[in-house]
Formats: sequence, structure tokens, C-alpha cells
Amino acid sequence: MLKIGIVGLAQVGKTTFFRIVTKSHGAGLSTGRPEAHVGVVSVPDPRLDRLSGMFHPRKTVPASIEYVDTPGSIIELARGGTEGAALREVEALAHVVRAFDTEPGSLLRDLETVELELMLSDLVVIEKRLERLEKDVKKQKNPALDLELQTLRSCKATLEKQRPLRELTLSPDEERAVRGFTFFSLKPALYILNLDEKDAARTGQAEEFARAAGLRHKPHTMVVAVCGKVEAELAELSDAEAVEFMASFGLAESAIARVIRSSYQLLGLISFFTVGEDECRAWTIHAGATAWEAAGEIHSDIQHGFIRAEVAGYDDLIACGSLVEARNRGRLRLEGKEYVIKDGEIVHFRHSG
Ligand SMILES: Nc1nc2c(ncn2[C@@H]2O[C@H](COP(=O)(O)OP(=O)(O)OP(=O)(O)O)[C@@H](O)[C@H]2O)c(=O)[nH]1
Ligand SMILES: [Mg+2]
Repeated sequence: MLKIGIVGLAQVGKTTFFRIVTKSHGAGLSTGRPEAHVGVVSVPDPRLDRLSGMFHPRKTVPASIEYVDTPGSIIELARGGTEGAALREVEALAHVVRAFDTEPGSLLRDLETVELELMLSDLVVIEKRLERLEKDVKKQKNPALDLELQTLRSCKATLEKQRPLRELTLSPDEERAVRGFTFFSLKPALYILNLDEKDAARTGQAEEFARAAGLRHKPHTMVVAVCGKVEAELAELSDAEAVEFMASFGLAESAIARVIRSSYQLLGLISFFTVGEDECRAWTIHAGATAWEAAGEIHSDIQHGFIRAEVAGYDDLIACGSLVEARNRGRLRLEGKEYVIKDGEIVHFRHSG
């Protein structure tokens, strides 16, 4: 499952954001609690709803994302050993920046403070490892160690220029050589601007807020805006009440859908669907993943016994109205292991065993 870690300075609205996306309610989530919280979010996808309408399955299973809410400032967390562990395994950072009750310039300063801290923490790890590695390569010839040494040196040089590691282009081999370190500044970052209530109607204009704050676009980052205060209230309402409440703030949709869409875009993720009377389900894969890799996402048995994938485009299936009709009209294709799955495709894996 995709895991995203929520980080930022103290009291910027991390837990508020966590509650919004996970729709978890007040109790047990008071501010300043020391432990990290984990919450699972269903990915809203109107296409899945539509497919369920077509198949009337017993179960509809959306894709899900796990969010980790870290307590307090990332600065202490990055410096402390064990608490940071929860963050090591996340695939991306949701970096909450305070844009309410602030003075001019604070947004950019806060954001850079956090980024710098992530870089320093990585630098400490690298320096420690290099010390060891430089001795080892003198003792033995080992191409793997040489590659690691070279890669860590270029990582170090990048950090010393005060650039996060996500701005360094690594070859697949180099990436593999340093993957185990799970560097913080290598993780893609979604900057979440937590706006003031008076700006609630402008949450769709994150880019403009970013520009006004002097934040330039950087590789492997994206900006979204939420209004934590308003959205937190929204999360407590029924769907019908929520629509009315959003309208009163001029909001077209809740932050959840927008934040999740941005996370997918940031990480280059797409969805495919499996359908049937038993279950309609959305799955998350990286864009460019093959049918064989997609099969593995569902179950290793399906991957090992892979024979063929039957594939239909989302729009094709909707236009045909049923799988039978899609097959009759030749819209259901048979594809092999190497086939690259496209966003929204409906896939049925034929497998042995
Ligand atoms: N006015 C305003 N207040 C907010 C907003 N978002 C959060 N707050 C308030 O800011 C305070 C801190 O919010 P939290 O979500 O607990 O912040 P946090 O980053 O989790 O705090 P720590 O975990 O203690 O570092 C709370 O009193 C919130 O009600 C917002 O958008 N507008
Ligand atoms: Mg908190």
C-alpha cells in the first residue's frame, strides 16, 4: 500500500490535515500526542462507482493510501532515532506549511527550515557510512561498494549545495545502491499549504499562493492548498450537509480528492480495475507497469501463473455497457506479460494454478 508521511513544524496543522484525509474524528487525536498515528484513506474514484453500478458486485473495494501523522516538529523527529523510523518507510512526504496566522515571508522560511533539516539528517547518515566505506574499498575490490561510494559522494555534494536529494538524477543502479538508506530528502514532497479561513474559497489556487510566497517549482514536488479549519468541520458532517457547507465557503470539492489526485500525479501513479459480480476493485500501480507487474500487485500466485491479461479501456467498457458486449465488439483485448497497463483499464488476469 502507498504510504505517505505527514511532516512539518510544530502546530502547523498536521493532525488537522490527518483528520481531514482519514475522516477520523476528534477522540484520541489531541494535539501534541507523542506517538505517530496511522490512518488508511480510501481513494475516491468516480470510475469505480460507475463500474459498481454496472456489475452490482457484493463488494466494492477502492484503492487505499496510508497516512502517518508524526507528532510535533520534524526537526526533533529527524534528529531523534526511533521516532523517525515510522517515516523511513513512507514513499512520499506530505509537508504541511502554515499559511494561516502568519507574517510575510514565514511560509517560505518555514518550508526551507524543514527541507534543510531533512537534508542535514541525510548528510549525517552519509558521512557516517562514507567513513566506513572509504576504509572498506581500500581493503577489497568490489564493484558494488565502488558504486555505493560514488553515489554517496554525489549525494553528499548535492546536500552540501543545500539541494535535497530528490533534485539529483540517479541512474537505476545508483538508485538501488542507496535505496536502503531511505533518505528523507530523496522522497517526493507534496507541499500542503494550510490556508486561513478567509482564503477557503481559493484552495484550488495553490500555485498562486506558492508563487506569491516566493516558492519556485522544484523537481519531484507539488503544491496543494487546504483550509484545515474549514475541512475539519466538513469531515464531521453528513454528505448532504457537507455539500451545503462547502458551497457556503465557495468550495467545489473537499480537499481529500484534490490532495489524493496530487499525490498520484506526484508519484506517477495510475489505477486499474478488476470487475465482477463478486467484487469491483481499484488497484494502484506506477505508470509504465506491465501486466505482469500489475498481476503481482493482486497476488503472487496470479503473477506466477500468468497466462494472459484480458484488457478493456474504461471508456470502451462504459460505451459497450457490459463485458459481453465489449467482447462482441472486439473491445476486449488479449495482452501478454509485457503489455503496459494504462490508467483506468479494466483487467482480467487468466492464470494457471
Ligand atoms: N485558524 C486556523 N487554525 C488552524 C488551521 N489548521 C489548524 N489550526 C489550529 O492550529 C492548531 C494546531 O493544529 P494541529 O493540527 O494540532 O497541528 P499539528 O501540526 O498537528 O501540531 P503538533 O502535532 O503539536 O506539532 C490547532 O489549534 C488547530 O485548531 C487553519 O487552517 N486555520
Ligand atoms: Mg499533531
